[in-house]
Amino acid sequence: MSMPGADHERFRAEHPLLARAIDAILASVRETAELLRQGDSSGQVGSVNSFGDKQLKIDVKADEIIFSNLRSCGAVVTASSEERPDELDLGGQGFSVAFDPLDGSSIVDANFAVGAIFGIWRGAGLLHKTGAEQAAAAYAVYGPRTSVVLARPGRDGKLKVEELMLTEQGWLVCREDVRLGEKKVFAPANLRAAADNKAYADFVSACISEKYTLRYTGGFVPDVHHILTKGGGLFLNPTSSGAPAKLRLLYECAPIAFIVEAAGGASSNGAESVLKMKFDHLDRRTAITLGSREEVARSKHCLRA
Ligand code: FDP
Repeated sequence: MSMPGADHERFRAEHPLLARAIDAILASVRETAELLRQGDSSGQVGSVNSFGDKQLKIDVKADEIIFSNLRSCGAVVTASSEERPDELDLGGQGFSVAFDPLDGSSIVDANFAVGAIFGIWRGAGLLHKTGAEQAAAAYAVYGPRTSVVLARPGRDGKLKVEELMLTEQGWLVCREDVRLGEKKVFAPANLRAAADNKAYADFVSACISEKYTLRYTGGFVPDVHHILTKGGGLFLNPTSSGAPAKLRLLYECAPIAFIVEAAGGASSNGAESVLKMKFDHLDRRTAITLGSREEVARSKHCLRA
């Protein structure tokens, strides 16, 4: 990685191929941040991806940037993106990467913060793996500042979660050890599900009665980043028959849950940690609650109607 410091030098020496894959991600984030700054964010291209979502020009461009950097780094065998949901052979060796190149496509035109999500697995292929098997994961937040939160092997094989900031001098570590405690802050996504999921409606009412603070932007990445920045809180995306699961396990939930759990938080699909769920198919979706441990325990009963 391009960051200075003994810890990163040790990481680079112990995990040279993983460091190369992470370098490719950081280079992609830098290029995407520049693209977003140029303001080319509102035009839609005429195609739809195979899941039926409308693609924006910016999604397509960010996707191309990431594939190109992953291909040229030589450390990536297989890659798959939410925009191109196949397992593509990138010709390198070492790792497989799944990514969402631009999370928050419905809010990018409003100039809200948006993000990108990356999961990294050892070896070739992503199908039938689980989130728990990730070697590292990262997300990028494109807001007034561009930062990356990265969960990677630290000392003694333990995972380390750190935040890197993009500055004029390049990437600098701005938080060494991102940790989650308990906070009464909540981000209730897919609120339409509360219309026919009484447990969800009751949970939201209980949060209001207990004077929780609402922090919700409609972007998975910025909403989770708020929790990791403030040191606690809850993001939940319950489902119902009329409002089914939207978030994708491979491209969104598994990498984010890996980071949150590595920071001392928890995740659940209502029954178990989402890190235990297998990628039976690339488009597997899930209801999810994640964040502070006590908040996840308290909210997991309301994920499904
Ligand atoms: P979007 O559709 O804008 O891409 O990935 C799906 C997602 O955004 C998440 O980023 C976000 O948390 C969620 O959908 C928001 O859903 P609701 O608007 O239904 O709450």
